[in-house]
Amino acid sequence: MTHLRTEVAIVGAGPAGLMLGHLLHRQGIDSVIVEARSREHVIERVRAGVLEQGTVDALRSVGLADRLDREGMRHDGIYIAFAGTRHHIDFAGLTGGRHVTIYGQNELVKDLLDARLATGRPLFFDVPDVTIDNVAEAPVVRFTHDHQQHAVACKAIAGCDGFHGICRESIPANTLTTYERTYPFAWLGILAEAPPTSQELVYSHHDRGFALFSMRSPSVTRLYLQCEPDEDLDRWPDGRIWSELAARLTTDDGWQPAEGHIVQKAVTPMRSFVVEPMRYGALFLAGDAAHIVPPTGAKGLNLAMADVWRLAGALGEWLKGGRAAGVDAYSAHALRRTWRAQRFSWWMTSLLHIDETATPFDRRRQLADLEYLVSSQAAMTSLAENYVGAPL
Ligand code: FAS
Ligand code: PHB
Repeated sequence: MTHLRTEVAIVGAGPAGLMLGHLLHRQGIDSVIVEARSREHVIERVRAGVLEQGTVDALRSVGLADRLDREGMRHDGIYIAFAGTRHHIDFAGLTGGRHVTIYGQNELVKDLLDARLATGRPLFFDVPDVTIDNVAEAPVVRFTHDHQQHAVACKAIAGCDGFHGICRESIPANTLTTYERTYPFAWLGILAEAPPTSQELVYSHHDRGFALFSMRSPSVTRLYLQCEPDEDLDRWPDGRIWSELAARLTTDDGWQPAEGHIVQKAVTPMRSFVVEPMRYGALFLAGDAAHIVPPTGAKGLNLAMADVWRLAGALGEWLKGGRAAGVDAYSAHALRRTWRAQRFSWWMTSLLHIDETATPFDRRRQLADLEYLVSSQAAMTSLAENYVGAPL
């Protein structure tokens, strides 16, 4: 058993864990990152694609936006489509110029990984047996890497290990309150080698179910369609996926996505989840370890970035200046932003998906909600300001 000592032990090398490691490094604060999966798995995992302006501004301010600025796609709005028509929501016009950027989460993780490796600070992959102890007073993280057991003594642990991680589970359940909602549908998502036929994302409400047209580059599109929570991918050969996407996305002006070779497909469950508080002693939860939003509002990754931006500042004050006000306020502050994103993500999900259990009144009211949205400056401004997000 080797005994290591650091200031912050970070569990999970997803966007939250890697960004936190970088922000601490910039303050001269040491950290050790332990990740259950391999480097290849972490890099190849296809997830988010929309970055809020606040997230991009934060990345740029810490020197992590060079490739993002070159390869990211700036979007000044989205389309909401229903009843055969696409309606543009002009983010820039409605929010005084604010916008979002399309940049694959796996590309961001590559950039964060390169930055971590450039610091020379410890990062352990393929560590499936992480345990954490004594989070109340003298936290220790134990793990095995390359058949060697390690014990890392630290001042704080950052639980950035996602929804299925061990950090949240290690907190006594009677000290936590969890809020959860699961949805009676999921998303079948694909990545396709096809050029985007729309300059911006198209969110489509259709009797056959929701569909989303997104992209990753001038030659790669990302598309999603509403499916059953337990959908069997074997029942979705490529031809069926393209015909269903065409049925749900084609608008009366003849617009529809271009087909191409499908390189990845997966089903994503839809849930809303929050655990309170996001701190237990010297253990701080961030990102999906503390909260999950349905991807309809494109908020998950951006919330993770906002959490660690706040946490890094608070840990800096505490570990370097002995001031605990920031870490004491971390949970309440992060939860305020989380619930705002939860409300928006639930609203976008309810507005755009078909709920088989809905009554005819609910379905007709949903349509009225969409008609009001695209005919009201106030309603479009509300969507726009929530979608582009607030500064970190
Ligand atoms: P992550 O889950 O990304 O990372 C946690 C890390 O911890 C993983 O690498 C995991 O292997 C590791 N880990 C787990 N258990 C461990 C253990 N016991 N020991 C050590 N390591 C452990 N969000 C958006 O903002 N915009 C979008 O467009 C969007 N689209 C999405 C589409 C899909 C299909 C999905 C699934 C999610 C989407 N999201 C989106 C949300 C998504 O991006 C998450 O919010 C984001 O990955 C959260 O980052 P982390 O908190 O770092 O968690
Ligand atoms: C994506 O590009 O993967 C994406 C975009 C918008 C969403 C969810 C996912 O709301």
